[in-house]
Amino acid sequence: MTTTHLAEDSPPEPSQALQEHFDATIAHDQRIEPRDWMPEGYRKTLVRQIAQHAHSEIIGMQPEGEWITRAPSLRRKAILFAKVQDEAGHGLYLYSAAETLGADRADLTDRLIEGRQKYSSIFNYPTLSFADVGVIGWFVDGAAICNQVPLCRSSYGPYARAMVRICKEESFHQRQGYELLMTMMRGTESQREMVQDAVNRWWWPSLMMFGPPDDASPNSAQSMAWKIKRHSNDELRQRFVDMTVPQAEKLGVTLPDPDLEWNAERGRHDFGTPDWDELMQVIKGGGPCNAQRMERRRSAHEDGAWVREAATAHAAKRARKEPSA
Ligand code: BYC
Repeated sequence: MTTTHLAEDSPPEPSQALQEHFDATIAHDQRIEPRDWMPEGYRKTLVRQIAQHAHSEIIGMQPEGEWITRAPSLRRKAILFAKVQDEAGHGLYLYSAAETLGADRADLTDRLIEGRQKYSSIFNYPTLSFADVGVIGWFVDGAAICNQVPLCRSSYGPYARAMVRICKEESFHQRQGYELLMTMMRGTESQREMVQDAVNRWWWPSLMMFGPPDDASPNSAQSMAWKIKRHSNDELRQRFVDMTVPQAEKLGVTLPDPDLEWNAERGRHDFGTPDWDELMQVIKGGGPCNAQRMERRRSAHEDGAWVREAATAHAAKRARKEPSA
């Protein structure tokens, strides 16, 4: 089986057999692995999505991280510390998954810092009270679970396998958020008000996490044909609403949507339309905390330069001492 290079820097034309093998692997719900041939568009789409996902986990440490020093008890501090640390871990698994596609981690970080790659819109909103920590766990990790459990069946092996562990941890994160809110709801009137206020501020941005509506989602059709994405943005958003409504009732809070109601015919909830202009503005960098998040990420990267240099020097020294290690 041969492939022909047309020009030095253009990828080789796939032979029909390679393309057919790829198509059959996808059609049979089998996994594409790093050494398998894959269309260049498939590889690029995965790098885009996985890098964006990794960046989201790393930037996502900031809104909750701001509350570590102000957590109301040692127990809450330890829990929050562990959660934020888990998010760093998720970012690292995902950068590793992107590396299996030939991406370079340092290059991906540069792209984020230079504003050439995105991260989730949700992390551009401020955390104004400790109730926000609970609501992020409940809504944001809850939305992440809806979005990411199907990614455990994504067609690219390393991404799907990374998602299995990530989802287990997200599920724990969601429960800790809900438990925190239950505790606050059993507290004083002002604590209950704090929870309702956080719910009001995070509900719509959480619905926006799933991306634009299906008819305005340029990547969905191809990503679903390649089985990278298993469900459309709107389908996952609907699942999140259906999952969250009974939880809100149990907690005793009101979701801030006058159009939210059960539709017996559809067997699902009807709900209002998120402000898509707001989503686009936040994605483009105009959200309440975009500048602050990027500035913090840039300075953390610069401050960490000596650690990367020291780790590289240490690895080189070890390789010289123990060439086979
Ligand atoms: N924010 O064609 P579409 C977490 C972009 S981390 C920003 O529908 P796609 C957690 C989209 O990238 C949560 N950008 O795209 C961490 C595309 O632009 P490009 C992160 C968004 O890829 C810490 C354009 O809009 N989760 O869970 O088919 C604490 C058109 O969109 C957003 C993931 O990354 C957005 N909300 O679908 C707690 C999950 N929405 O790239 C929790 C994996 C859309 O063409 N990613 N855009 O320039 C996905 O499932 C998909 O990439 C998305 C978007 C559903 C997000």
